[in-house]
Amino acid sequence: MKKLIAVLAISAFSFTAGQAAELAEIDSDANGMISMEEAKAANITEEAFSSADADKDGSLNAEELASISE
Ligand SMILES: [Ca+2]
Ligand SMILES: [Ca+2]
Repeated sequence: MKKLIAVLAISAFSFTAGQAAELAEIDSDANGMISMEEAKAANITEEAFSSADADKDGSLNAEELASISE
């Protein structure tokens, strides 16, 4: 039941379903951000990660992740 609520909460975000699904897939600790380690596990290169990290906080949010996928 808790899981269902979480899924509904995620779908309420303004991201498209595709972006949300992709972030959730890569985000292994489910904190809503993609760390360098999580990115590497998803075959995102360090170079691609750095250039996508627009605010340079060392992690990718859904928006930054989407800029890689495009
Ligand atoms: Ca994460
Ligand atoms: Ca960032």
